[in-house]
Amino acid sequence: VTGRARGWTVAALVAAIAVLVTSVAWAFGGGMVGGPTVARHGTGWMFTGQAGSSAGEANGSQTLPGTVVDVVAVDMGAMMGGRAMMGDWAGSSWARGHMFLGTDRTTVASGTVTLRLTNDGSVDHELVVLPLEDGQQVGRRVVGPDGTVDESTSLGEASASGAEGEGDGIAPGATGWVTLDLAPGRYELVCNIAGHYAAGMYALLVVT
Ligand SMILES: [Cu+2]
Repeated sequence: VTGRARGWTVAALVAAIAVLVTSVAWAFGGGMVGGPTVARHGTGWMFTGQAGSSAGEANGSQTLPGTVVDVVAVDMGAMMGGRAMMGDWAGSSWARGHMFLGTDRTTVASGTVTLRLTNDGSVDHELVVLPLEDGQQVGRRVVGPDGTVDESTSLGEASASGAEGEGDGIAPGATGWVTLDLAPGRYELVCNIAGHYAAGMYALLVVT
C-alpha cells in the first residue's frame, strides 16, 4: 500500500466515523423534533429534555400527585424517521434489540411518586413497576415463551393512553401515568409488551 493510498484509506475511515456520529446525534437529538434527548447512562438510558413537549400534554391541566418521574419509551421506528417507518422496522431483529426506556432520574425520594410514561416510539408501550431483590440487576429477568417477564410482583402500571393506571397500552405520541406509594428500595421499570423487555425496555429506579 502506497503512502498516498493509506492516506485515502484513513480519510475514508474518518469520514465514515463522522457520518456515523452525525447520524447517532440526529437519532438522539434532531431526529425527534421537540422530543427528549436521550443519552447512555450507566446500564440504562436517560433523557435530558422535556418529556411533555412532544406528548401533547395529555395531563397538562392536572397536577399529578407526588414527585413526578418522567419516563420515555423509544423504539427504532421513531428513531429511523418517524412512525411511518414502523412497518419496515418493528418486526426486524435489529429493531427488537433497540427499544428502551429512559428516565429523567435514577433516584427519587420515597413516598408518593407518579411515574409518567411518554411514548415517543412507533408502537404501543407501557410501564410496569417491579421490585428488585438484593443483588438482582435490571435486564436479567427470564423472558417466557410469550415474550414477557413475570409481573406477578407488579406494584402498578401505566398502560392507558392519556390516563392513569391500566389500559390496553400507551399509543405512540401519548402519555400515561401511575401514582404509587413507593418504599425505599430498588425497582425495575419495564415494558412488558411481548418482546419489548428482551429488546431493552427496562430501567432502574432507586427509591431512597
Ligand atoms: Cu414497549
